[in-house]
Amino acid sequence: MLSYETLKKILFKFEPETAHNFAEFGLKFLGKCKLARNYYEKKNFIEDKVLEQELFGRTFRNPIGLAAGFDKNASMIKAMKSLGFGFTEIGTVTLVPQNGNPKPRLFRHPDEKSLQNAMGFNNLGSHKVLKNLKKVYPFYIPIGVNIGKNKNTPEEFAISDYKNLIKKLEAYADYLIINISSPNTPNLRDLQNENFISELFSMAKNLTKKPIFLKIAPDMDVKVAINLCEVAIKEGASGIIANNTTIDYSLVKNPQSFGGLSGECLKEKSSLFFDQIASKLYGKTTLISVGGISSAEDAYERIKSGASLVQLYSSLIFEGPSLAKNINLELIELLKKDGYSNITEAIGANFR
Ligand code: FMN
Repeated sequence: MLSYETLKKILFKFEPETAHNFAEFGLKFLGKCKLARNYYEKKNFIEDKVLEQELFGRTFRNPIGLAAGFDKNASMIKAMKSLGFGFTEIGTVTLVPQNGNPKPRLFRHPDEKSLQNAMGFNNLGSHKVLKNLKKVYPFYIPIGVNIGKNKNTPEEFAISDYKNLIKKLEAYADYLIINISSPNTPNLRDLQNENFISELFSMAKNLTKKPIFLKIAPDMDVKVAINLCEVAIKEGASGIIANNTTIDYSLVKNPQSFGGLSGECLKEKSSLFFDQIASKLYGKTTLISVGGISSAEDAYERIKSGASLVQLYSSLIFEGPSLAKNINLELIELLKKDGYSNITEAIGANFR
């Protein structure tokens, strides 16, 4: 069997989006092949009571999730369990299909183990994604469905996009995520304002009993971000996902002038941003941390700072398919070393 170091050398010879398409092809195949899936699940999916927690009526066998954007069309859900993830987030899904921005729109910064993307919500649209979700839902690992407005939907009709998306997809989601924090849909981040968030969540709560999360950008002033999160929580949001990619291009040596940065370069910023958000919101809502997480130590830090769950995307590209397993195995050791018998005792430990 090829090691990931060797496979990575081959994949990295291709354009990043082409390499992603190869990976998607392989993972879809894995999802369809029960024998192979069982083999990789046994190898990678760590089940240990120390890592297990109940959240919003679902069991999360481990706290390491796949972040949105990798599986835009819900076509790789089964494979994610085989890679060892405790939950997965599909999307961002838009109401009608859209091609996204012109290519090239995904770039590697290998020395900095970082990515830069300007995908622009390329996806097959809610109709096709719903069909894919129906094939797997409910699944052993919880599924988050991340929704966003179409590029061509004017701001004044944005609410209606989210409304239709929730109505259509909520029955096939364990939790929903409102994405108004991508830098790659013009003016989307302008929706990160009190009025819109208030209207959006009060509308959403009347449509579904499923938990709804708000995913925020790390580039806002943190006080503004906390205020927006508080508005969302007051209107019924079940939690916050911090954070999306950053437009702080000073974080890498040779940035493109567009798109959002993720991976190692985002770690410090994301960790600081999360600490500040958690210092105000821990205990009031469920927090999920994402941004630059690539090791058990990173995950453990965010958990002690108040994250019930963490997610990753970029480090999967640089470290390979054993990453979730390795993080989970080391996390068990870290928790035990500190005398915890279950992860829930460690969540927010820095505040006690
Ligand atoms: N976040 C979303 O909410 N919706 C998306 O559609 C989405 N697409 C992404 C596409 C790519 C290629 C990348 C690299 C990230 C995308 N993200 C998207 C952001 C990730 O979910 C995550 O918030 C961000 O990459 C930081 O995590 P990381 O440093 O572990 O990659």
